[in-house]
Amino acid sequence: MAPVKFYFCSPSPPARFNLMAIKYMKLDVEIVVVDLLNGEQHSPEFLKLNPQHTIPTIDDNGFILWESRAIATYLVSSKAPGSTLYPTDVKKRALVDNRLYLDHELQMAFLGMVYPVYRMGAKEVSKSQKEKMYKALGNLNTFLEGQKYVAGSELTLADLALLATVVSIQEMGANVKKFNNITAWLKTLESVPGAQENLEGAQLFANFVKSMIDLKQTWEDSVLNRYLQKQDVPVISDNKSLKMAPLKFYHYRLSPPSRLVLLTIRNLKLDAEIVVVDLLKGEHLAPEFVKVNPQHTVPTIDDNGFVLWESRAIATYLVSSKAPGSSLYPTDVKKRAVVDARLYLDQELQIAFGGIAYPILALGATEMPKDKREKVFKILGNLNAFLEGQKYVAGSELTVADLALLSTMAGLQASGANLSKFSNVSAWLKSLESVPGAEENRDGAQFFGNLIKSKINLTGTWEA
Ligand SMILES: N[C@@H](CCC(=O)N[C@@H](CS)C(=O)NCC(=O)O)C(=O)O
Repeated sequence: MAPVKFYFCSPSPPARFNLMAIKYMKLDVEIVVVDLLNGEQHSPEFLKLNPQHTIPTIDDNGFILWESRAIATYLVSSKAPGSTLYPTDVKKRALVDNRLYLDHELQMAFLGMVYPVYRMGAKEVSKSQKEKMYKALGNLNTFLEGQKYVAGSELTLADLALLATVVSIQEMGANVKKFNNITAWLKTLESVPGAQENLEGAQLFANFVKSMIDLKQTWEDSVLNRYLQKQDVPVISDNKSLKMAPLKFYHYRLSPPSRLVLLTIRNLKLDAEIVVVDLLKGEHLAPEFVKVNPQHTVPTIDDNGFVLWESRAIATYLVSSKAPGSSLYPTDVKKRAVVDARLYLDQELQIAFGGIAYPILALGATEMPKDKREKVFKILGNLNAFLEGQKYVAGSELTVADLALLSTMAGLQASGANLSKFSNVSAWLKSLESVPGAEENRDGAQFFGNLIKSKINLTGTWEA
């Protein structure tokens, strides 16, 4: 067996995350450097390997995988199963997954802020991206209250992922020091294997961006200060009372991630008590709900005292805990890795689309900016490519990745996105028309889409 080929570039935060995980596990890999800053990811050879042209990518004896968090969990499961980096206990694992999705969100906010500078010549960083970044940092700071590591008392992949992202943000000049818990946690991680290379890579990237724009004045604390206040973190207990209460599911039908959990519950035929949290009435900010989930997002579940949020972490937790072995989340490590990669693609799509929908729904925006529409359509192009010659998004069987993308796509469709160019996506959507829960999903998406259209008086369709 040849060693795993690891396509790497040190300025890239997700690539540095994988490097630290590889070093932690002492895996033998062949590092292939792809110089992103010089566009080497667009070379024909690399595009053949990964049409999404992203770093990191691995080639494990012909099994090609990208999406850093999917790579990292795959490497643990296939090369170091049982490692505490990615616990096998379903609840512990679900919390690690929750934090990995938080890291993806933080990283997208950060890259979305600097990308226009170094790729498109912007002379200012976007205030809304900066705000999203500080909001995610504020959540991280909250989760670290009274905890040594981001998902509990042991170091996991989520720490390494967030370390790569947070150090990148700090080196770019953000005032991370203001977040006390994050600062203490960074100190704890100072000597994890690869920490020095992580720092150097982050500095290289920061210097590259700073050579194009003076970032000093852009980190004003007024935005940051809003996210400094501490929240109570719920005590997550494993309540083993004799009488098992049904699963409590905090839901709002307008929300795409919430509809993913609904679809999962319906496909697994689970008994759940649905608690409606009306976001339009601000019920998510009610003290009772913030006590359950300090990040005050739907979906959230309470499974007999085990509280979890982040839709994709919930979906995989539900399969693993209530229907282990279900093909909705395959146990084969390679198949599962592809499902994970597509779940991260879905998160990317949802955040990109959220960048259009949220300002319209909540901030009075009256248009869909072109750069944001282009982002969404680029991801749709990737999805269309992955569906070429395949029935489902991760292969020949229906998985939670289909349900995730179905909930997101239903919202896009209902808001008037013109999908006619994407024939594979359209055929796949058709094939999912009657999965359990599809109708409720459509109904919620319609409500969401109509609201968007009515706010901006959109009668036709939109595209890139
Ligand atoms: N990545 C999260 C996103 C959850 C999320 O942001 N939900 C929105 C509705 S779509 C929400 O509850 N927003 C309320 C808030 O952020 O306060 C997931 O997949 O669960």
